[in-house]
Amino acid sequence: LKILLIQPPIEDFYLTEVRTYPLGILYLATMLKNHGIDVSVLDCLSPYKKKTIPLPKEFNYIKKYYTEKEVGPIKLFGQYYRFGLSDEDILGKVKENSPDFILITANFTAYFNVIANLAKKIKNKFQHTKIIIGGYHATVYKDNIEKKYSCFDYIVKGSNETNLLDILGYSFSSNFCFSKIIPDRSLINSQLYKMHGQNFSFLVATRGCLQNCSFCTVASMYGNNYVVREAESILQEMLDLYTNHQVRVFDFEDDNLSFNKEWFEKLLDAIIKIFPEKDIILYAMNGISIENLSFHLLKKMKEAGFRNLNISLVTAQDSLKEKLKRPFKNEKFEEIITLAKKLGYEITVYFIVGLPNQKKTNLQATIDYLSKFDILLAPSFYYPPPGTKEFDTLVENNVIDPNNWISFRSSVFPVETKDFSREEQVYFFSYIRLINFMSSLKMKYNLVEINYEKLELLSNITIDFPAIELCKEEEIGIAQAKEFLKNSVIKRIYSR
Ligand code: B12
Ligand code: SF4
Repeated sequence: LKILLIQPPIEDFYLTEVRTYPLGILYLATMLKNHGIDVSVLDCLSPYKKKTIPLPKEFNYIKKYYTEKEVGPIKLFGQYYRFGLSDEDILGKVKENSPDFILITANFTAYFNVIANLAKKIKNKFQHTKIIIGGYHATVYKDNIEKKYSCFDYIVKGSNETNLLDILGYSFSSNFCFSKIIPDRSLINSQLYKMHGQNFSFLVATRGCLQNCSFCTVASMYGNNYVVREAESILQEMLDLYTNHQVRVFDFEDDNLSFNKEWFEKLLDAIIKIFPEKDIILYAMNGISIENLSFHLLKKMKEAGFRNLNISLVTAQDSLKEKLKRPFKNEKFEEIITLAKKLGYEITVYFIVGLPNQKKTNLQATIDYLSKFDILLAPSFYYPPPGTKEFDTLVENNVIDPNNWISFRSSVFPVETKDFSREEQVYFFSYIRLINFMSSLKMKYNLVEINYEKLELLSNITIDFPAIELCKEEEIGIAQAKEFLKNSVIKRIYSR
């Protein structure tokens, strides 16, 4: 049996390129390989490649906010891209490989159209090849996809690998369950995945989360479960990556890595012991939930190789946090920020803009609150993820159309409410970029605070300077910051 596993291309205004390591299909490929199946992996997103493509008609409304003519450090998005291989390239690879089955990851609802178009073309050309999809989108919309599309032969729900093996005619052995598998990196070219110029890899050490935050999709995929891997198995994987693939940067993509603090501490101790050279860098880019962190754990994390702390705050409004079932309050957040700063961490805080029930004033309060701490603000513009309580409520209240799949992404501000218009969300997008730009100046020039006079010393160019669009990026930003501090207005700059 021959199987080709595909991480598909993505179409959007942007792509967080560093985080597209194809770990999900590596897990599946390894399990299949261990059953004696001939497997190949096609990661359509590596090496990185992008091509401008026409904007889908569904997004015509966004043209008034995004233009490729915008310049300066706070510019929003411009062109719409296809990231990764073209369908023709992929068809060529399928022809070369001539597999019996093709497995495609269908995690993203917003990008499902890309997969459906590709699958139709594959089916047209290679009638005998069977196509199987799985992942978050496939899980939530299995019945719907079955009704609408004939190009998929099987749709596998959830994280249950036994279903896949059943389809292929193999029986499942517990040796192949998530906690025991170490993904086989020889199936991809490890040299293609880099960060800070060094080889990089995703890892997952846990699966699921028991917290049940109302905006989160984890339970729709993994149920009410939290599974941790043995520290020994994680270390074996890290050592293989370190020794055989020269990986020095590891990113734990877990949903809630520190949920079980005793286990987490054991893992950190083991990493510290196995990598005494201190030449590895650890990340948890998917965000860390801080309820279980302490000075003691932060210290161990630092010793193990974490330098950045990516905290998922969601909102600084405690009452909203409670409604959403976030497990900690601002008091805890402040404690962790203070301790982390003492330890020299760089801190990024993720928060959501435009959550259902969030008023502009509450968001403004969150931003004002976070601006006090000299941290990087990472807004995530609310998109409704299918399989969550918030999504169902928005559908019930006729705020969103559940079939408008292509729109469930941040970049198009898909949810407008009477409390929070799209126009206002776009304003906040520029505003947060401006705040981050000012923080970056503060760090770069070692300033205690940012005010008009300090900015004037850095550059005397003002917003009405003729041909400002031709100035250096930083000069444009400083002019915008001065204008904001003086008149509370954000002026976006465009090239002619
Ligand atoms: C890493 C990640 C990304 C990466 C890209 C990942 C990639 N490889 O393409 C980045 C950071 C770019 C990204 C971006 C976005 N993401 Co994201 N991302 C994730 C994250 C955190 C981890 C994915 C991962 O690697 N998991 C670990 C591996 C081991 O698991 P896996 O890939 O899911 O694979 C397993 C299963 O899915 C299944 N499986 C996978 N493929 C197949 C195929 C078959 C045939 C079968 C049977 C099974 C199967 O088995 C695998 C092994 O167990 C998930 C959340 C999560 N915890 O999964 C969200 C998630 C996938 N992202 C999501 C979304 C929506 C987005 C955005 C579109 C949101 C936005 N801001 O608009 C953005 C796009 C931004 C952009 N244009 O860059 C949603 C998808 C929900 C949905 N229904 O759409 C998720 C689930 C998070 C969430 N909010 O709920 N993301
Ligand atoms: S703590 Fe994080 S992973 Fe767990 S339910 Fe809440 S948002 Fe999801």
